[in-house]
Amino acid sequence: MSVEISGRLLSALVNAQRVVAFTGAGVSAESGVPTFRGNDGIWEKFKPEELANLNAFMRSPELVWEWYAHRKRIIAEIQPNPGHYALAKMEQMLPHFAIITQNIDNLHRRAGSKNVYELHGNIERNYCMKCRTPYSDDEIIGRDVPCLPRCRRCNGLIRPDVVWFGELLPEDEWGKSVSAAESADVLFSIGTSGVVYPAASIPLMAKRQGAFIVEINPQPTLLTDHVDEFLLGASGVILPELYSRFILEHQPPEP
Ligand code: BV8
Ligand code: ZN
Repeated sequence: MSVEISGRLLSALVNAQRVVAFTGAGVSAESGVPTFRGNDGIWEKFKPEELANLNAFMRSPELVWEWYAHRKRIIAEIQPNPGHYALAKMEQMLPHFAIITQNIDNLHRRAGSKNVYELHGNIERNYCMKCRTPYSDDEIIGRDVPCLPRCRRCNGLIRPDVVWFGELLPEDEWGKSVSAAESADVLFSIGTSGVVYPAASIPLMAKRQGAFIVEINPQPTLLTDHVDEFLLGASGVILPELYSRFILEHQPPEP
């Protein structure tokens, strides 16, 4: 199945100095990571906002840890998909390429991408809420989880290093993401419904600066009316296709 990729997009990409890929849960769907609004078995009865927030954690840390332990297990058992790998290869081919992701699954890095800005944290990192001592999963999974991991230094509660609803985004990652978006020539919005803020304002920042905006999604989103090109389909199929077309177009002229 070849996707319709316009000459306009290809020439924008080939002539671009600065390219950004803004990603959401959809880019990891083909790896087996349940999307937020997709199906996730017993946890479906909870809206993510209900579990991914500080009040829920303070109210019932066991329940929230059980949910993160469940997601840590899924993510530990899966692999990046061809969409992740295509983005990692594009980074090699373009002068300035950045991934701004809402995903906490670390799959972009596992696929070899280097320039990755994690707006909502990373599920493989944890820290003590009281003294901020960092803890890797190996240090806590199995020892305390699924019950309740506590800090060896101050006995404080340990939490996953992710951004919960109502919490501010990490300043440095946000700052780097805003400047990347505002100086982008081309921005891809891949596998995101664009409902969670302030992350969802990233593509619009690039649009305001005149960037060529491309959306990749099997269904339209709130952003679709604002994009220059909409590629309908799965990112694990479209991104490798786009990469090979880009490479063909990008070939330096024969001597
Ligand atoms: C904050 C980490 C300051 C944790 C996450 C303005 C307006 C309205 C509300 C707000 C606002 N400003 C702030 C808010 C509140 C809130 C918010 O946005 N609420 C939403 C629900 C309305 N924002 C916050 O709380 C943020 N903090 O603003 O602090 C502040 C403080 C107090 C009060 C006010 C302001 C913090 C938000 C971060 C929360 N943490 N994750 C964890 O993961 O456990 S958000 C989490 O959900 C993800 O990181 C991601 O951001 C979001 C899920 O969205 P998507 O990734 O897009 O996934 P989704 O399932 O929705 O869509 C998947 C898409 O993929 C679909 O379109 C589907 O069609 C597509 N797809 C499926 N398969 C494929 C595919 N695409 C391609 N290929 C495929 N194969
Ligand atoms: Zn501590």
